[in-house]
Amino acid sequence: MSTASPPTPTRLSIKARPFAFQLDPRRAALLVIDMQRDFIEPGGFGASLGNDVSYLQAAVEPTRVLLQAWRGLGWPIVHTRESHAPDLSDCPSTKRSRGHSSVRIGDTGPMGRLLVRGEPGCDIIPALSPLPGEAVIDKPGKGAFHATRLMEVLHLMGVTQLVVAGVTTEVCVQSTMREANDRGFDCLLVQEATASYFPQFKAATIKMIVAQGGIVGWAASLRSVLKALPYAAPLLGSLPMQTLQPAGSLPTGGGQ
Ligand code: C5J
Repeated sequence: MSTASPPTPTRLSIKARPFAFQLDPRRAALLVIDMQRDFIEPGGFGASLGNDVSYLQAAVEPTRVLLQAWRGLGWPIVHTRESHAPDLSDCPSTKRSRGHSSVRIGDTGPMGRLLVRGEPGCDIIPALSPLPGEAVIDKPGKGAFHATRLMEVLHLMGVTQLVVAGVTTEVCVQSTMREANDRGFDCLLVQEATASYFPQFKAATIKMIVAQGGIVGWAASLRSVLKALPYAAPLLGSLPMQTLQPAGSLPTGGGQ
C-alpha cells in the first residue's frame, strides 16, 4: 500500500475579499515586507518618528506561523528590508528630511545608524529571521520594486502571485502591492500578518485594496489561508485566539 501524500491540486481556493483567491502552488511566493527591528522595536526608526511601535507586534506571531506553513511546503519566500547604503547615496534628501525627529535616517540611535544596511536595527527581527535559501531584498524606497532586483528575482522563480505580510500596511505594504499589481502580479494580503502604527490606516488600506472588485488585490484572514494550504490547518491550533480575527470579520464596504 502506498503512503505517498496526495498530489497538491493545481489551484487552492482561499476565502478572501472581494472574492475567492485562486492560489496556484507552482506560481505563488510569500513576500514578507520590512519586519525589521527599526520598525518594530523601541529605539528604531519608527519610534524616532514618534510612533507607538507596540502596534506592530500584533503582526509578528501571525507572520511567523505563515512563514512556518510556507517553509513546510518548500515554496518560495522573499523578505524585504527598507534600508540604505552607509554613504546614503540611495537616500534622496527629500526622504531624509521628512519627519519632526531630531534624528534622521543615517543618524545613530540605540540600535545603530537608522535604516542603514549592516546596522543591528536594520535586521529582520529574530523571530522572523530569513533562512538560508530565502531571498532578501534591500530596498531604498517604500515600494519593493523601486531600485531593486525584485522583479528579476520573482521572474526567475516563476512567480506570478504574491501572498503578502509585513509592515506598515499603508506605507511599504500598500506601495509594494500597488507596484506588483501594475506589473501583473495577483496579490493577497494576509490581514493578521500586517500592521500599522495607526489601526485606522490598516483598516482603510485593506478596504482600498479590495475595493472596486479588487482594484489592487485581495485580502484574507490567516485562518482562511491556513485552511487552504496543504498540511497547514493544524498550525491554527498553535496560535493564541487573540491573534486571529473572528471568522467573518473581514472589513466590509467597497469591495463586493
Ligand atoms: C515606513 C514601511 N513606514 N516599511 N516604512 O516608513 O512601511
